[in-house]
Amino acid sequence: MKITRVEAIPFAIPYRKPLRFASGEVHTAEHVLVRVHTDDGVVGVAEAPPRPFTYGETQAGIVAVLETVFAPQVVGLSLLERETVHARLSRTVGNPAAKSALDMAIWDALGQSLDVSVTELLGGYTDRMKVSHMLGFDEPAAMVAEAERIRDSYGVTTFKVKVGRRPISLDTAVVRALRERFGSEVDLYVDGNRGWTAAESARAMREMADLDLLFAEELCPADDVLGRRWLVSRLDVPFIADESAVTAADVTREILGGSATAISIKTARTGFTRSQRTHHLAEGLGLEVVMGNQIDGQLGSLCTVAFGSAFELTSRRPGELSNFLDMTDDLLAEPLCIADGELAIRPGAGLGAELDPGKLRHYRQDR
Ligand code: MUC
Ligand code: MG
Repeated sequence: MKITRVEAIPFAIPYRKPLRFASGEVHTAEHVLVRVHTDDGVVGVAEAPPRPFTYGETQAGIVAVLETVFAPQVVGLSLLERETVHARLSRTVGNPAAKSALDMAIWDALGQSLDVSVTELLGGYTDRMKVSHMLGFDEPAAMVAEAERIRDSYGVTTFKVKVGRRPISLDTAVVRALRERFGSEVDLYVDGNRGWTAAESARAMREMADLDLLFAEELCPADDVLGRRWLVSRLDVPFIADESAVTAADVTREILGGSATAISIKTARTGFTRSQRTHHLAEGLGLEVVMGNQIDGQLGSLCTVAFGSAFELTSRRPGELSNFLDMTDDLLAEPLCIADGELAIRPGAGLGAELDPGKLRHYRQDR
């Protein structure tokens, strides 16, 4: 079970349509496939989605830090030494997606070596999650039509609506149109990706007070410390810290400081080892948790559902597991399938992720 090699393979797969939100937009999935090889011939996999506008990482930077810094730190360790891996990677600041993909590929290899699923290794609570779909910026009619398509095709009835535009009526009109079209058939929440000020956020939430929102997420920046506390203290729905609370220490600071009352866990930025820590902290603090999506491909979404299914708290709310539906293709040999509003983990050992070698050859950018 010794790690012998780490590969970092850049690949690019176009989106069917771009996803737009307050902090950026994504047209092509320019991700990095991480493969961890062991002396027994096992290969663990995971993917790293760079989000420069949120965490500062780039595709080239992820490849470089994996090849030159992280791979030499983990080669020679056993798959069971996950805390040693964590301690060594933690010597380098930042680089959340690079660290996470390496961590998750190690867990995948461990599961395969022990012949158990990653979900069982982590906690084994259930084998599936309900799905929440993210609606990117567009006109109200187009966003309602997209929600209809996703509901009719996949049975999804929870939608996270991207907000944070100016004037705020651009977004409040969308949420109103969704509620008018679907009534109580759907659950809705909003994510501002820090696009509004605290005062704009408060005004928008007032305008949407009759729309029965589940949550509000990152409506304004956490760095506007007093404004954000003021906003959160006035809201009557949980306020989710997403990009402002990556580490367990961030979560502690945001929650104890009154800048959030719930959290998003994204395996793309905390892997499985650090997501476990955040989950245990959230449970201890009594927080609502949503499994979020860093605009992952199918491999990343498989990681999210594998972790989310492992615990009662993380599987309680619908997870954001459907961004891959906007991509034109993927690397998995058998595509993920959302049905009746749910996504199941893969049967079998590790993550159960089999890659299509032809697709990898076609989409990889390093040869
Ligand atoms: C989200 O929840 O904010 C947008 C950027 C990113 O990193 O994640 C997405 C979705
Ligand atoms: Mg968010």
